[in-house]
Amino acid sequence: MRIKLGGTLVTLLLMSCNSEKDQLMSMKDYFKNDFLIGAAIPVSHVDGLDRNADSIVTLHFNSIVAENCMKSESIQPEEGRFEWNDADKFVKYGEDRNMSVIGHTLIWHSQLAPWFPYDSVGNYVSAEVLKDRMRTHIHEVVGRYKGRIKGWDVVNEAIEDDGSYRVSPFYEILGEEFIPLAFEYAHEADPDAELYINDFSMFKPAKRDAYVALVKDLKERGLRIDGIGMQSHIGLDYPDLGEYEKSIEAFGSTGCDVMITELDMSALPTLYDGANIGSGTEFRENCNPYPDGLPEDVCKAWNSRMDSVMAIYKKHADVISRVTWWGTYDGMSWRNDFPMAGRTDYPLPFDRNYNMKPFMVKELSENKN
Ligand code: 9MR
Repeated sequence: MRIKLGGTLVTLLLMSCNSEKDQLMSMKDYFKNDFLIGAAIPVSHVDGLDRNADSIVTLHFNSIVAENCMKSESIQPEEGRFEWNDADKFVKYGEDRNMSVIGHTLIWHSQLAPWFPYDSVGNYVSAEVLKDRMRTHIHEVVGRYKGRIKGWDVVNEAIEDDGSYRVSPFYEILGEEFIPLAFEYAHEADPDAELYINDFSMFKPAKRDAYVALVKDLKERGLRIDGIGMQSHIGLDYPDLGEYEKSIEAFGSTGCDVMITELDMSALPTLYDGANIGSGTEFRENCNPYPDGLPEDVCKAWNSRMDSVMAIYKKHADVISRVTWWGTYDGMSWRNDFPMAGRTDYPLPFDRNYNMKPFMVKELSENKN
């Protein structure tokens, strides 16, 4: 509902009025000419243990990504032993709802199956053995879901914020070549699947430049790469939105799709502006200021910044093909536990009671054309 107040058009957000909310368009319909709307899904959700989240996802989202169940430590916990159960259910969940299903992630230093880069006495394996293990892992996983997964995060978090290569086991054993090899193997396993590279803090200039150079190199080698994933674990005071937008433009100029792959925005004081899992700190009460709900001014600031972020996505809808939230509602977000476990955060588009947040209600209430 809109009313004129003091000459200004004001959108009234009637969060408590169910009938109004019920008349809203779904997120996926509203953005259907712009980009896919995705959500990361935990196994508990696919298992039917969270009916409210299930309703939200079914109604509002047209893409899902596996939050954890396709990572190597889950899907191949021991060499040659594949655990397909959760990933099978996840893929079927998306198919049953006609969604674009995204695979996450094939080659990543974190949540890496502990056996992957080591021999039986704990030394790194040779380059040839690691290549073999990468090829087998990628062929098995991508091959199993051939034709059913729209695209894969092939390599995750390979570059540091300063633009240098992350010193992971893959890098230490194979050098920079582990990235083109991973893309080659993924394309062999499913020639029709889209292939993406993905990282956090993509707004940082040195990281941006390194990814643009890397993607150009992959393309020059004739390898398939369809998308650059900007995770977008952001906060109230980072990133600088100008820098963020520059990255969208730079990535778009490579000819790849730009994907916002893991969007969430913390409402809490910033302790760390990245998503490097090793960078957590111990709980301190004074870093958890809103355990019982967000004060009105912080809530307003969060929603207003999210308006600005959505405006950037819409402005660049020509290059952005998907906006995926890293979850659905605040209660299930990893950010409650990162970078400090036990905080109460408010990063997602639905609150702890599964209500849509004001920025999105406002968005959906406005007439598009
Ligand atoms: O949301 C995921 C959380 O449940 C896991 O404990 C965590 C462990 O690494 O991974 C989270 O997802 C990460 C994603 O796979 C890659 N980018 C950063 C995400 C947040 O850590």
